[in-house]
Amino acid sequence: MYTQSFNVQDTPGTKAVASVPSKEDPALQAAFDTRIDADGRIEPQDWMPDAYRKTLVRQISQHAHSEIVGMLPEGNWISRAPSLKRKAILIAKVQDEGGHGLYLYSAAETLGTSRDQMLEGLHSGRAKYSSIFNYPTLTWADVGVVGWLVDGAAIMNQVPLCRCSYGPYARAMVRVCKEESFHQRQGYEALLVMMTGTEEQKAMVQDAVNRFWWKCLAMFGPPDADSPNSVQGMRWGIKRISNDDLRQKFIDATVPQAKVLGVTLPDPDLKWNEERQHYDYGQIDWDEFWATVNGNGPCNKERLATRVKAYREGEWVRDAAMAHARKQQERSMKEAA
Ligand code: FAQ
Repeated sequence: MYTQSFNVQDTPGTKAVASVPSKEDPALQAAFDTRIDADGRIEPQDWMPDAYRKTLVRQISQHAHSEIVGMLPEGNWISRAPSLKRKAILIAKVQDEGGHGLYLYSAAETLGTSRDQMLEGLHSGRAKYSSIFNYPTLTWADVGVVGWLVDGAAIMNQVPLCRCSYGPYARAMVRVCKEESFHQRQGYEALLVMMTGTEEQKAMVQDAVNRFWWKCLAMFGPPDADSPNSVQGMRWGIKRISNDDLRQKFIDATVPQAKVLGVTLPDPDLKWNEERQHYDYGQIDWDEFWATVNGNGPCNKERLATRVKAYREGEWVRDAAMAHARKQQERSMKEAA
């Protein structure tokens, strides 16, 4: 549904920002800048400025945390899925999100930060993860809406990351986007089925859309003018399209899908602007967004507590896996001797 985004041009002029002066070797910095300006890839063994490395660890680890915390709202419905078919699909989807977290932690580890350090950041509440996962999934329709809108927004944001300048992140994103595309379609299909059902089912879908619409628009991050990391992220070819431009693309793609589905998007200001060739839309509640990002959304505490508990209770599994790996290594060294 969103594969056309692979062809979207970078915003003109994003390379016009001055590069960060390096406190390190100017020759290495110049080689790095040349590669970035030529749209080349940076690999783990290459020299990179500290600030580039830190930015990547921040963004990739936040992204990884979002994937594993993002398993919780939908995981909540596995035991209550309305049929065996829906249950099997949902288990597979939630498992995929866990897999995305693992690719992303691995990509961030190539930058020299350990998984334990990243998880410590999550568990202590220092590290961020996507605001959207701090809202509850109250009905079965929420599961469809998460697939349609949350995965839809995630793909819109992540397709340009397939061309990110850091090789391991870009490569991880290719597979993640293919899987997210399936997730988005399964959510939409589940909603299409509900919309051919009873009046009660249709009302349930509309209610879920009403609760999730604005939160999904906020997923793209603050407006460009209030986004402290955007300019540098785009200069480095980490971000390719700005927060506001991605949000607009998502709205433009979603309005026709809502029409086919037969739901109303809860924004009286949403209308086609002939001159801009885009939909105009209303005001996002940024105060609510920041409250949620800063730990005070409806489910923040519950989500973190669940992650910390799962980590503690999984310790014996990690220990057993490590002991097994050690034994296997010892055995293969003995055989080789
Ligand atoms: N929630 O200057 P910017 C998914 C923070 S995966 C929380 O614009 P940046 C899959 C931002 O970190 C969803 N915090 O920052 C799935 C920064 O704080 P910091 C996650 C947010 O990095 C589906 C501050 O605000 N996707 O859904 C949010 O240039 C279904 C200022 O913002 C990714 O992580 C937010 N929504 O742009 C799983 C994609 N927005 O770090 C399960 C990769 C902003 O300075 C079920 N990440 N902040 O303290 C990105 O593309 C970027 O990091 C942005 C933010 C666009 C999220």
